[in-house]
Amino acid sequence: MARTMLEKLKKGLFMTHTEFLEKVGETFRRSGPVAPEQLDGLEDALIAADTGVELSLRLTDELREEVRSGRISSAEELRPAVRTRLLDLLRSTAEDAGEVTTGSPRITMLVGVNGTGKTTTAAKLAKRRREAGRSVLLAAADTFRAAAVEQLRVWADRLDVPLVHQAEGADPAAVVFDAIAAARARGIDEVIVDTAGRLHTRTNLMKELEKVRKVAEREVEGAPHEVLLVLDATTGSNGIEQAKRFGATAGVNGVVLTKLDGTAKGGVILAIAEGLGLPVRWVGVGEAADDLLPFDAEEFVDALLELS
Ligand SMILES: Nc1nc2c(ncn2[C@@H]2O[C@H](COP(=O)(O)OP(=O)(O)OP(=O)(O)O)[C@@H](O)[C@H]2O)c(=O)[nH]1
Ligand SMILES: [Mg+2]
Repeated sequence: MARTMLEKLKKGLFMTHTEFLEKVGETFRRSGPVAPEQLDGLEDALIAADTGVELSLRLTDELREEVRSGRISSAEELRPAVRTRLLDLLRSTAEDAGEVTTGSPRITMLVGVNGTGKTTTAAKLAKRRREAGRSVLLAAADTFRAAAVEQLRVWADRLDVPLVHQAEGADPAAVVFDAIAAARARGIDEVIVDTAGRLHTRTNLMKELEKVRKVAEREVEGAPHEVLLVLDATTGSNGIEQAKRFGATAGVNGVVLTKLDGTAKGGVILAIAEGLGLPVRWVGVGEAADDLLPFDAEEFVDALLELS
C-alpha cells in the first residue's frame, strides 16, 4: 500500500523530480570536499522549481554557511542536509492538523479562484473519505452556473454519493444549510462543500463565502472543520500572494495543490509552506477520481531528492 502510494506520488512528481535532479545532480554527485560555489546548482534548481527566489536564496545561503564553517565537510553530507532543511520547512506548518473533529457531520469546504480544481477535488475527496469508511454527502454550493451543479452531479452519480443542490442562483449558504440537515437526517458523517471560483478582490463574493462559513459554524460545533484552499500548481508561486489574502478572509486551514502532474514546478509546495504558513494536505496528480494523494512531507522530499 505504502509502496503504491510512493510510486504514484513519484509518477505525479515525475517532471518535478527529474528536472530538479538534472539541475541539482551535479552538486549531489560529487564526492570529497565541497566548495560553497557548488551550491549554485541547487540554488538554480530550487528557483526553477518555483520555490521562490527569496526562499531559495535563504536555504542555499544557510547551506553555504554550514560548508564555510565546516559543519558540512563533504559532498556526501549535502543531500541529507538539504533533506533536513526541506523537511523542517514543511513540518513547521503541519502542526495544527485539522484532524480534531467535534460536531457532526464533519464539514469540509473547498475554496479558491476559478478553475483550480475545486469541483474535481470535492469528488476525489468524497471517494477517499468513503474508502476510509465514512459516509459522505456532496453539497453543490456553486450556484453561479447551472453547469457547475451538473458537473458535480455527474461525479456524485459516478461515485454513488448523495448530492444536495438547489436551483441556479440560489443562496450557497442555504444549500449548505440543507446539506447539513440532509446529512443529519440520514446519519451521514461528512459533508463536502464545493464552492464557486472567486477572486479575493470580489468583495461581494468573499462575503458570500463568509456567510456559508457562518451557517456551518452555527449549525455544527467546530465547523467548518476544514477549509481547503485549492491551488493550481501550474500557476506556480505567482498565486501565493493572492492566496494569502484569500486565505485570511475565508479562514483557510489547509491547501490542496492540484495539477502537480502537469508541472515541473513542485517547489511551489515549499513556497506555500513558507509564504502561506499553511500545510499542504492533498495533492492532485490527474483528472480521475483516484488522482488525489495525501501529502506526506517525507515522501515528497525523498521523491524530490531521489532518496528512496
Ligand atoms: N491534470 C489535472 N487536471 C486536473 C486536476 N484537478 C483538476 N483538474 C482539471 O482542471 C479542470 C478544472 O477543474 P474543476 O474541478 O472544474 O475546477 P474548479 O475549481 O471547480 O473550477 P470553477 O468551479 O470554474 O472555479 C478540469 O478539467 C479538471 O479535470 C489535477 O490534479 N490534474
Ligand atoms: Mg467548480
